[in-house]
Amino acid sequence: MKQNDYRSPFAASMVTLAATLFVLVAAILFTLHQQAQNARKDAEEAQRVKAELATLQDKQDRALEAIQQQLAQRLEEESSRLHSMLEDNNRQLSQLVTAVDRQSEFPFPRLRKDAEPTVAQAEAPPPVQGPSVPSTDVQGEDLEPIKIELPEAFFGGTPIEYWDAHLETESNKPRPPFLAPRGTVNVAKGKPAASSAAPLQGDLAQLTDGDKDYNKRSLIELPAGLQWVQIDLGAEYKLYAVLVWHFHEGKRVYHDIVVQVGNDAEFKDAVTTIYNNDFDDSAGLGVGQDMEYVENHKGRLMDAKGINARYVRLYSQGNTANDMNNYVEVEVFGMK
Ligand SMILES: [Ca+2]
Ligand SMILES: [Ca+2]
Repeated sequence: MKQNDYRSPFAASMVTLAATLFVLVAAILFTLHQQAQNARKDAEEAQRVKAELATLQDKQDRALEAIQQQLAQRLEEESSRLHSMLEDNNRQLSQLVTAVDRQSEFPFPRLRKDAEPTVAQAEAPPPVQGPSVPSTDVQGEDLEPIKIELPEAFFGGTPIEYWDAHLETESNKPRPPFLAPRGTVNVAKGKPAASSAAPLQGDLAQLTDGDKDYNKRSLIELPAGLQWVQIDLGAEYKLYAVLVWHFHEGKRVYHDIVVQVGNDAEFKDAVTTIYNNDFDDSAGLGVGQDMEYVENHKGRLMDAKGINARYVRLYSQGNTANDMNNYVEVEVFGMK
């Protein structure tokens, strides 16, 4: 031990300094190591929190999506329920009005006084009495009302935004019976039809197939512009009335309705015009004196006045809803 005493004070202080430095460096290293560990832990924690947040976000997204899906489904169910309710109501209303129409066409239906009028009774063929409109020029013959079967009326749709001095006021009154010589029937049923352009929808056989429904499936659509459809009755008939249904789902007015009859399939020779509401001659077939009208389930009856003809041609040029030309059915009342 004594040996130490011989060491110089310088050496002793150097040892102390070295020891102090060592301790300092060790402390710094330890601190750095601690800090690095803490930083790693913080990073790990941050990573964990981030992952947790992502999971939560994912859960929230899925929950929202599920709620949206449920809402959409419920909306769809509710809307389709309302839609079918509306359709049912419209159908019932249509049936009622059709029944009333049919009953009113025959002023004195044979009902027992104590009986409640029903649809079935109203639809039964009643006796023919009361005021009626005879086909012009056939008075004095043995006349009877032509038999017209009306399709169901359509209710709903948007009101028409069209007015013109040549537009007839809408009437919900039934059409008075139309008188023609006994034995006059629809001679157009099932007869072949032609047109100025190929139909965009439906086919020409539907013009005379007896289906007069307002459903779009019952519709023939011809392109825009002046177009015509034409029926070949197959032989010459004495014609008393032409009855035409354009598209009658909702309110529409078809423009430039011109109806001609004749024996020339090309409609060049001896053409007779029985209806023309083209008041400004925009179709180029002459100025018409007849009125424009709003389509409905009753169709439009045109007096053919007993003209002999084999072909019937019907023109139109667009309507108040679009530029297309639509037909549902044409009936031609005549006899050989
Ligand atoms: Ca039809
Ligand atoms: Ca016109």
